[in-house]
Amino acid sequence: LAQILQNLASLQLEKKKVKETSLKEIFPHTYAMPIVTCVTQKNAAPVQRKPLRVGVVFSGGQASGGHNVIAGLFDALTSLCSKSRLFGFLEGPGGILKNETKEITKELLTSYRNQGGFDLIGSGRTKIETKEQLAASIETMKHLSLDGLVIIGGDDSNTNAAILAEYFLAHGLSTKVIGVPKTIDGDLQNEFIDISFGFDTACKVYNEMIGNIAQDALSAKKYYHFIKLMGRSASHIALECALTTHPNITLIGEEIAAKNKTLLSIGEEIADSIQARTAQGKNYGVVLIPEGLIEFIPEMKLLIQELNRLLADIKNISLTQRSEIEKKLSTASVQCFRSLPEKIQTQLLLDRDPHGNVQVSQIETEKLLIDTVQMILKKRNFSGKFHALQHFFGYEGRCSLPSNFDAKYCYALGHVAALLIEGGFTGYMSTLSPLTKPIEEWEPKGIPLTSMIILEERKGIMKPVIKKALVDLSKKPFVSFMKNRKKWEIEDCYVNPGPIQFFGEKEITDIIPISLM
Ligand code: FBP
Repeated sequence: LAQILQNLASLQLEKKKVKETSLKEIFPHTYAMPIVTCVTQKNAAPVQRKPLRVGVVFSGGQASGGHNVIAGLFDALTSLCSKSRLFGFLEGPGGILKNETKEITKELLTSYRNQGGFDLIGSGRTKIETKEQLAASIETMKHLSLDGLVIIGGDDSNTNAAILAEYFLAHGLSTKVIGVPKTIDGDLQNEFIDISFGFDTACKVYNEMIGNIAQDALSAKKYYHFIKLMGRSASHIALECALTTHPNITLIGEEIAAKNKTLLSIGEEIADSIQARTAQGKNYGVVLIPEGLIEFIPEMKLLIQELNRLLADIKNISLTQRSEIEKKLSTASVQCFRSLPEKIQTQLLLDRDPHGNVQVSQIETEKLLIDTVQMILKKRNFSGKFHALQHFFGYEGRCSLPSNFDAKYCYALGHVAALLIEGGFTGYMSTLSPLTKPIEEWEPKGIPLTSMIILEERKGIMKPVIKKALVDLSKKPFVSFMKNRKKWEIEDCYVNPGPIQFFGEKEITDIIPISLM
């Protein structure tokens, strides 16, 4: 036994070494850089600063506060040197490849400050990865003589930022690349990033809508509302909304994966709750479903993994290709695929995004669950009432006016990005923490992007990616949810927090996400 353990230990060491070596090989110029902190120099002599030329790009899904990042970046750059200029790349990273920009001016920014959306310059999901794309990026940087490039994005986009920083250095380009943590999903968080921007606002918008629905359910007493909430992979949004609004049931994808629950067993549990509520004379309820749930159900996860590999290079799948793909699936996956309603099958076969992700927002998991529960209740000869309605709260949470928290956080993130470029740093993420403290106590830092990167399988190949933060089942937010959920399941403890407040008492206007608290 000792020998086996020793072998295992050395094997693990070996594995770690291989991983580290290969990351070091991928990022020879930007691997193992130190964390950068900012210090205030009291009584420092005024410095003559040279004007900077900086480009900024939105990458991926919208998240409230994006315009404030640009405002903070612009204000910091022009206060460091009034002659500095900022250029926004149009429609996401694709704008870098095509060299399509819009100059951001004070006048232009006026009507975008504290506003939602990414419409100032648009966004896109193009991934810059081929040799040609990397070369085109260099051409654009040279053409615009950029000192810096700020990439506002999620885990995939910031991985792209790390790759660009490395590539620019390797090719002797002086353009500095800085990432800014954005995504409503909240899965770009780690020991350095408390939370990505946009999460707070999105959850507050969903909380208002869930609260309204719960109150409607309680008033009408006739419907079960199955609400799917955005969050492509992790269930942070569903958990945060549950902690705020106390629905009867909330599924947490990470728990379902940990307990190896099948679609059928999830359906059985929901059916048990419905029967328990019926026994109390309650024919209504609210169920929250994270968008990414489908990828956590073991049999679906396997099926999606196999499909991702098979679909990696196919666009707009044809009928013949569809049956060819079915033939190549493993027995377990083909069984799972065939057991699904046709609509869900088709949704699972939709084109992947440029980062190889399945488009979970297009899959009607809420309908799949309703059908499963209905089938189970029928089998159980359930004689009570079960009228279910399906909802999807997603896009409506991404472009709301940013909450006060997101508005301030984003403006400050833009400032830090400008300071990092001015300081000559590249391959860094702009961060502020601890966000639970008052803004005066937030510490601005530059975190090396490579310190967050691991190797993961994408489109069937091992690729460097920033680790997605999933819900940690041992941490307080989930533990607190677990303690309360039985009570919420049967009793009606709904909370309706109402809309986001911008003016008034700080305890209300500046409230931060419960899971962050
Ligand atoms: P990002 O990770 O790019 O911020 O986007 C998150 C998200 O809003 C997910 O919650 C959702 O699944 C996805 O974008 C939807 O993508 P699209 O806007 O391409 O439909």
